[in-house]
Amino acid sequence: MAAKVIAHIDMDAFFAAVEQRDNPSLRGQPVVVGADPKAGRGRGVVSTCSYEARPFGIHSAMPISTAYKLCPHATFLPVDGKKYSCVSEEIFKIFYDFTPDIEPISIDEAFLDITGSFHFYKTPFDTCMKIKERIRGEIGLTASIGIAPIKMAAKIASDLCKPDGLLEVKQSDLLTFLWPLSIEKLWGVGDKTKKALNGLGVYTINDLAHAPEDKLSQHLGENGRHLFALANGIDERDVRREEEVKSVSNEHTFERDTNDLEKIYEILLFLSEKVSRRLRKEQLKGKTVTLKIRLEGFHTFTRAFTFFEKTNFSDVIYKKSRELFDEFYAPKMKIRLLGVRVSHFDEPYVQESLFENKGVQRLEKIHRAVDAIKDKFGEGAIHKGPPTRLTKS
Ligand code: TTP
Ligand code: MG
Repeated sequence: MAAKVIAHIDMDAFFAAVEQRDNPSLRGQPVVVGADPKAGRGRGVVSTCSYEARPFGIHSAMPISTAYKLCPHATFLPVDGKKYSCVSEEIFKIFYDFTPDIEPISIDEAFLDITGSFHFYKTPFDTCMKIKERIRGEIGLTASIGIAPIKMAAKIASDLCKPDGLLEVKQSDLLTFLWPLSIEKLWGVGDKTKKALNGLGVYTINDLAHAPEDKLSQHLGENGRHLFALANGIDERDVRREEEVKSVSNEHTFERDTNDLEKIYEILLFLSEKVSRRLRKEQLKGKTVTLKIRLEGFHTFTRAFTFFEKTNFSDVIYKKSRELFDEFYAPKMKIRLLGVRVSHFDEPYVQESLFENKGVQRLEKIHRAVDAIKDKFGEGAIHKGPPTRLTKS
């Protein structure tokens, strides 16, 4: 089978670049978009900053007061979400002129599978050059694009060539490209996973690719095996069109922003159970668990993990969403909203369960029994873990 050609496109300093585009006096200047700095006394965080502000050490999610201290002469602007959403729509329209196989990742980022369409522009490189030219000509912004046979490498490539870059990694160069890089370049390796891997003597993707797989899975569970595959250039994940990414989700908004971990885990358990129950009601199982976290100031993040096997079990969904949370969380962060989503379904699983092993069948029986009791006596009738006093969002 011929290798796939996947492009990962990410706009450069997106919010700040839109502001610089609309106000030429800001071009070439440090611009910080985010909360009001109030001369260094402001609360809230930086959404993003222009490339001119980055040498001062400013970055996304940094307290705005710190950003002010680092570069008081920068121009500080509020987040104009509506404007950025409109620009984002225009950018995605351009993408759809090149292929229908588009997976939107965020407001300024997407994967495009151009395997079947790059021939129109001769090569993958020429195709992506054309996309960049159109974004520059029609929108007035720059984008960075990575091209590779797998999603993970395309994402790393776009990151490495920022800003205004274009980097192609061919199948034959894939491992030479990946192996010298530090492990945190891999999708899904945050601070905690990095520490765990460092503890095993794994620092580069090369180290990871040659580490004993058993040891990795012993310390990191399924994620260990997943990362081992990625390090060896194996990433089976397809570019999934928006309409394919159906999902079941549930969210909770805290009455007051909180950093009380006990409360947070309680909510994650509650949300996981709700999602798990709806999945079973609709006879669905999904492979991807996505955690949504909104901090004070409406800064919203998502973290996702894709299993090899589909699931709708609350314990599995809870364990993974808690892991994703722990990976993301830093002390002092105050959480406003949490969401748990399961996606990446195939067909209803009724038939398939005939072939599943006894353990899974037993667990399904237990879940069905719990559902029946909850249907009859209400949501609070059975609960694992601590009792909850919750208001639904
Ligand atoms: P990113 O693509 O992560 O950042 P960026 O486009 O500003 O810069 P880069 O050139 O490094 O890609 O995020 C896109 C937009 O999302 C960003 O412009 C602002 C917003 N955002 C937040 O509001 N908070 C955050 O913590 C992050 C990371 C992004
Ligand atoms: Mg960006």
